[in-house]
Amino acid sequence: PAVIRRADYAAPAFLVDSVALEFDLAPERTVVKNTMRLRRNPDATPGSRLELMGEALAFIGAAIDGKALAAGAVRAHEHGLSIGDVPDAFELVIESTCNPVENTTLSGLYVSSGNFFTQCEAEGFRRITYFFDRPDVMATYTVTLRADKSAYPVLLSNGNLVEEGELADGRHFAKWEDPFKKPCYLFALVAGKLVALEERIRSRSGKDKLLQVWVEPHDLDKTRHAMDSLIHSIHWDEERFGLELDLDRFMIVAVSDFNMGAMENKGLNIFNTKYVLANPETATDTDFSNVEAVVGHEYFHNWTGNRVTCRDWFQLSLKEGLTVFRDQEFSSDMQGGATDETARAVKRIEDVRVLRQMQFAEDAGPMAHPVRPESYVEINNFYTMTVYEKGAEVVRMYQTLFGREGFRRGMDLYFKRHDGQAVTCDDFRHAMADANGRDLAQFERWYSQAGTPRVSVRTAYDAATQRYSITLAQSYGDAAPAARETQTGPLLIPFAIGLIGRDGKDIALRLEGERSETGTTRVIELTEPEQTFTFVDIKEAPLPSLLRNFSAPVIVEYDYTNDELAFLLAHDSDPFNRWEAGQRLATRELLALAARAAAGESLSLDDSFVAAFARVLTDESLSPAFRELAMMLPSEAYLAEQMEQADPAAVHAARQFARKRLATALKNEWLAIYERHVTPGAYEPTPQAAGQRALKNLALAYLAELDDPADAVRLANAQYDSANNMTDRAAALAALLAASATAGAGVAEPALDQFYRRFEKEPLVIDKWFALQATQRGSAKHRVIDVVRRLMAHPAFTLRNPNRARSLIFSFCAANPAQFHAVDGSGYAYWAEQVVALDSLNPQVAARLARSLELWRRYTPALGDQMRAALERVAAQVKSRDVREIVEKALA
Ligand code: B3K
Ligand code: ZN
Repeated sequence: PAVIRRADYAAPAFLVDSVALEFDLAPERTVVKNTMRLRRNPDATPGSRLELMGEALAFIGAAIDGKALAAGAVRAHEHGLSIGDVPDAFELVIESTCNPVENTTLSGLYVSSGNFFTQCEAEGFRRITYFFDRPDVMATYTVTLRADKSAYPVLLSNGNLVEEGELADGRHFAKWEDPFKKPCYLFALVAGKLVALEERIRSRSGKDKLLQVWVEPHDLDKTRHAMDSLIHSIHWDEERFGLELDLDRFMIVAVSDFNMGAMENKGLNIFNTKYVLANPETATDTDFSNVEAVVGHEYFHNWTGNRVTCRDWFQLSLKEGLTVFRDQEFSSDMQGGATDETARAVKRIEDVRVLRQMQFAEDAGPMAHPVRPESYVEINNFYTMTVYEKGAEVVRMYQTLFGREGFRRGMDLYFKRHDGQAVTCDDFRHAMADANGRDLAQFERWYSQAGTPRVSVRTAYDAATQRYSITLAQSYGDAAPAARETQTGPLLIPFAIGLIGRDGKDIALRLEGERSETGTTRVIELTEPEQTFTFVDIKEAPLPSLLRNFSAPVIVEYDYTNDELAFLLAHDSDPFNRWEAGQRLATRELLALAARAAAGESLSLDDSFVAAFARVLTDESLSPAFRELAMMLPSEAYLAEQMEQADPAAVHAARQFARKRLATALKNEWLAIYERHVTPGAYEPTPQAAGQRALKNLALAYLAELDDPADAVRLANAQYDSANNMTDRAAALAALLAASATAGAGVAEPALDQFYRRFEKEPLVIDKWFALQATQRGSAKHRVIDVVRRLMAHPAFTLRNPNRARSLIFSFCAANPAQFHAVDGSGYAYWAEQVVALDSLNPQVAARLARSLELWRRYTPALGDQMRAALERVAAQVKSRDVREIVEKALA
């Protein structure tokens, strides 16, 4: 397959100043007339032919400066259009057709529930018309949409509506103009039977703005939260970054068939329904906060991505890492205000959990790549945890180094220099460096090196001189080959540290050679392979609190004793590290248990372990949300990843054993917590109320682990029946499913059936119904693969809808490791069938699923060999470039 390399970047041969698109929309045959003003790019190497990209198009004809091109002068081929001998500046008109209703890839123009939608990022625009489909070609767009009025009463595109009216034969039209230059991946159109929730707001500088959330009519009652989230996002970006909405109108449209979360098309964001629709009856607290985060994310792209965009797709993290960082900060502020550190830590903990579980795993496998990749076969495969989440950590490090104000100075300079341009990650780094008077040359390695850095820590206290020294050494350990080949030298690692005295309080810090103390948390800059930092005036041997607030995306190696971890869990003033201490303690114990389980030995867990967790659980000074996170054991996926050879069955046995032990030993505490955190009255999606529900439902989940889960079954049934919100109803159903592992399937079936009937007309809720069953615990008698195979035949199941496919197939293959990795290979056989089936329908979704086996080399040979065999079977059958790249890299 053709490999595209960052090093091969060349400026576009032509520039496009303006684009006028005319659409005659029809499901089977949409006609597109594309009128462009082009001129040669003075910065490009001259070539004689004009090469435009095109895919799945039928070419009708072309004209230059009003003169139709003869058949010999233009050649349409599989990948585009080639035109010989063109002038230096000219008008080019191209007519072509496409077939939206047959388009199951959901890239380009397609039909969903009878309405038209587009998705152009990364390379979907070439499936709509012939074009320079690359982000450094920026043009202004005028779009005219024509369609049957009764079938498609609403016609939307980017920018401002400038004209609309009636046409013959029951058709009508709308004309839209986007005043801002944009790359074609930000083009969008929507047409169909939709209704909108509308609000008018005034921006900080006093301009009126029209905001709309467009949905199908039956979903109008689920739009309020998205609208509120949009309004909060607009105000937040004004406040924090001085960035205003630049259009008079901003639209969000929901679509139920969508490959990912949402898309930031200029002025016309298109969203997966999952990240727009929310009301208490259908959406959980997690859904509410996801809607807020994704609405924020797409809105923030208006500046970081749209006004300043990427020169090429290798620079993807320029917009994605930065925009994820911005949405994380937004959610954090919404959760805790700018000042409540413990509330902010809840968001930070959730983000770091995802990073460590998913991105660290990616970095340890065959898909490992730098935040700014060097090459790709299919760009859609590089919308990854590394580009997004590690990229966000890289952006966060600038803020850790320079403070909020320094970061803001860097952002201001970035926009001052680059507004309206398509730029690179280097341009962003230079703006940060120049605005803060720093040389950040070494920092580039965060963009060019793959793999997860390790920082090992040694400490020494000298009572006589009252000096405490910390030696930090950085390395990449045993990196995957894909990562190793990118590594060239040490990183600049901002390493936040605190020292804690025997009384549990922070010690004021002064580094050797400094005149005065600088607070109790210090960001040390590690730049060498190994460096020693010495703190003076330390009156007693302290306990170090390392990498506070997770100040860099690294693994810290330090041999704390269990007692020290319990102490940190009880006392660290850094809430992130308090949580972290509990996770370290649990990870250590669970890995020891897993080793014993693998060897067939009996399992036991020390009382001091239970006692340490009991203290957090009952510490009323901590918020419920924080306690819930602290009591949640590391996930099976994360634990398996820490093993020399991943053994999902052993990890499952170990984690279940620990859960049962915590459930049994703390039964009365769990019952009391449950009673105390019932939230009476109307549902509110506030962080406080959500935290209460989370802790209460965690208590219910633990109670369901008991040998006799009668209490859990009673509470869960009552909660199921009386719930006034989806969080509680879904948690009750999950608890019943968990209890059925010991009490028999009968305890969950009535609620499961009732749930289906109640929400039959709510696809997003039916997705939850599938997902809950696919992720349920199994046993030798009760194989979840059998449940999953049965559900594949359910009338509500379809492979064509990505949300539905994800709710059943991905939930099983990626979120139920113990069952998916059954030693009989049943999970892998199922996975192979589904990858092949999806490959011909929707390559992007298929490629995501294909990734579930990429870490096969890290598993026990009994599993790894079967995983490899399944990958080979898939490799022999799949056709799409997307899936081929994944399976070939996995097998290489
Ligand atoms: N920029 C889009 C992602 C497009 C993915 C294309 N395969 C959504 C986002 O990150 O906001
Ligand atoms: Zn994004």
